[in-house]
Amino acid sequence: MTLQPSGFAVLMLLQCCSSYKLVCYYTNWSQYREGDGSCFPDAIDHFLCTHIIYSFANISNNEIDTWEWNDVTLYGTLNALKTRNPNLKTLLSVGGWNFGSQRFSRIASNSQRRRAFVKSVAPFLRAHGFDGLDLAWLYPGPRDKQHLTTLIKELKAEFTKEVQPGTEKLLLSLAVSAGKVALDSGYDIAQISQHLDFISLMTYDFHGVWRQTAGHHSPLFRGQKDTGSDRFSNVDYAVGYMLRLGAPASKLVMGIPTFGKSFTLASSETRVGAPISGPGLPGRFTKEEGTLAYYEICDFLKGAAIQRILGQQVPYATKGNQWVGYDDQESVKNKVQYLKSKQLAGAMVWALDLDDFRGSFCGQNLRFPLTNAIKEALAAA
Ligand SMILES: *[C@@H]1O[C@H](CO)[C@@H](O)[C@H](O)[C@H]1NC(C)=O
Ligand SMILES: CC(=O)N[C@H]1CO[C@H](CO)[C@@H](O)[C@@H]1O
Repeated sequence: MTLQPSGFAVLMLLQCCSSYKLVCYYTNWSQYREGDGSCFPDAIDHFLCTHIIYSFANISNNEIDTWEWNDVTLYGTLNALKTRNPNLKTLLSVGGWNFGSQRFSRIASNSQRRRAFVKSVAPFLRAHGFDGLDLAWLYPGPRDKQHLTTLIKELKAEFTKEVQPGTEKLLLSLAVSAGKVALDSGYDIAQISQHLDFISLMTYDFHGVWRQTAGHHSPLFRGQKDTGSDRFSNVDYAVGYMLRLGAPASKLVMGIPTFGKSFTLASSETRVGAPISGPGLPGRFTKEEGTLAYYEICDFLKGAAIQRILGQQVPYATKGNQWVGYDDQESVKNKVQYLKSKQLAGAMVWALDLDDFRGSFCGQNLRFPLTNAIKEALAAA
C-alpha cells in the first residue's frame, strides 16, 4: 500500500492538532471532609484538566436543581477558573448514587416529565455558567434502555435548538458503567454514542468485598485467576467491549481512579486472591470503609509492603491485616499509554478531591500528583 501525498497531509494535520481530553470530576461533598481533606473548587489548578465536572445536581419536580445549600456559590467558584483558562470546559453532573436509578426511570419513561426535565437543563446551565451536562444515571436497567436513548436524543435536540449566536452549543456526556452485565442490560451504546459529545467509562470498582478475596479494583488487564465472569473485570476488557458495542474511540474517555479499594485480610496471606473478612478500615478523612483517597494511601504506604501485580500492571500495598489496591504515577502513565494505543478520546479522573490536591501527603511538593501524571502522559509525544 502506498500512502498518497494528500492522505499523508491529512494524517499530519490530524496528528498536529489532535488533543486528548482530561475530564475531571469534583464532588460536592468533599468540602465537608475534616481538616486537610476538605476540598473547595478554588483548590483546583485551572490548567490541569480540559473538562471539570461538578457532581452532583438533583432533580426536583422533574427539573434540574441544586443539591447542597451552597452549590450556587461553588458553581461560581468553579466557573471562575475559566477566567484564568478560557479553554476550560465545565459540566454539571446530574444523578449519582444517592439519587438512585428509580427517579431517573420515572422521569425518562414519561414524555411529559422528560420534556420538563429537558426544558429545564439549558437555562439552568447557562444561568450558572456551565458548558454542558453530564448524565450520571447509576445505572439504567433493561426497561430503561430505550428511555435513556430517548432522553439523550431529546437533550441533544434541545441543546442544538438552544444555541444563540455568540454562544457555544452545550456539551452532553454520559457516565457509563464498565461492568459487562450493566452495559448489556442498560445501554444502547451504538445509538446513544451518536448524540453524546463524550462517554466516560467508569473503569474502576471491578473488585469488591463480594468477591471475598483481595484483588485490584481497576486492573488494566485480566488477572491470572480471573475465570468465568471475572474475566470481564478489567479496564482492557471494558474498553474493548465498548468499542465492539459501537462506541467510537474518538468519544470514549477512560476512567482512572485516584482512590483505592481496601480489604481486611482474613489470614496471614497477603497475595492477590487472599481471603478477606470484609472491607478495609475507613480512611482518616474520607471515613468510608473499603475506600481510600490517594492522599490517605500515601500515608498508608509508610511502613507498608508494596507489590506490583505484573500482568495487571497496577500496585497494591499491605500493612498488618489491611490490603489496598490503588493507582500510582507509574500505573496511571501506563494506563494513558494504553488508551492512546486504542486512540481513545482521553482520560477521566474520579475524583480531583481524592488526589493529593494539597500536595502535602505524597511528597514531591506536587499538587494533584496522579492527575498531573495523567496530564503529562497525555501530552507526551
Ligand atoms: C432532591 O429532590 C427531591 C425531589 O424533589 C427532594 O425530595 C430532595 O429533598 C432533594 N434533595 C436535596 C438535597 O435538596
Ligand atoms: C448527589 C450527591 O451525592 N450529593 C451529595 C452532596 O453532598 C452531600 C454531602 O454533604 C451528600 O449527602 C449528597 O449525597
